[in-house]
Amino acid sequence: MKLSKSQIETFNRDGFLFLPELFSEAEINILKAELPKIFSMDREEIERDESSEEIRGAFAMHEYSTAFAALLRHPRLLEPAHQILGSDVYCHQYKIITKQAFGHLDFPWHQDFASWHAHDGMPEPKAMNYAVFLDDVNEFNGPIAFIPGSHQQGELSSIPEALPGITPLYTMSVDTIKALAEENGIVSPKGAAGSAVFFHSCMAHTSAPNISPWPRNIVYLTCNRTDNYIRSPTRPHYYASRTFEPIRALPDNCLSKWGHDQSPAH
Ligand SMILES: O=C(O)CCC(=O)C(=O)O
Repeated sequence: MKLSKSQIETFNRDGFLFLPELFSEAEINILKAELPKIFSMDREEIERDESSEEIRGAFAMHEYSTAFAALLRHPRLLEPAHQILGSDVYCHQYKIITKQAFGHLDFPWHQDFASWHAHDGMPEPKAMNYAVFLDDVNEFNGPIAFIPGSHQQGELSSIPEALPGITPLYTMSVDTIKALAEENGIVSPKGAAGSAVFFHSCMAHTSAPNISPWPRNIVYLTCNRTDNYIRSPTRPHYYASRTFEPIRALPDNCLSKWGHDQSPAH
């Protein structure tokens, strides 16, 4: 799937592009069917709150789920990444962030590149994220919020903040956010399961806790240009991959074809 010229212009101007219902209900159901199995695994890649045992998410799912291995190589994600980043890309980080109904997980304002630069030695912000909604995302279940155009400022000042259960996140000050938001406002892409958001690695973003009875699972794939590979990783491989091989796309029907069993997706 190729992005149009105007979609690329939107990404370059706003730092993000929202694509409603990029994946069908049937495709999303294949991925969602994996979640109970993944979240019950006793693996270090599955992240839980230490005291409440609330599931926060999972990392590197391509290593233990065929369906998520297929999504990682999906052409509807990969071809836009080639267009936006202008190069072969590899997977820097792959994760599901889970916000349980009435859960506590939230994220302060940050730019992802700040943490990738500091923790992993990523040289330049030549990386991007895709977010794929596994559930309907609404204003109550903890949507991501962006400041449009904030990526154009490059890496801004931030400080490492120790968050429970997660490596320190480089977070931005309220003064920085106030100045950015006064200029460009705050937006929050919401929509049905299967919708996707592509966003720049310097996009200022945040998300609040889920105050609703509806779970919110979002898959994030971080693609990095192969020539921008990380130089000095300090975190486990499932936070910052050491495999810099270019991702090669599978056919467009890869989820329905290979999502249920062992396959070339591995
Ligand atoms: O899923 C969310 O609510 C935000 C996740 C996020 O900002 C991150 O992982 O950097």
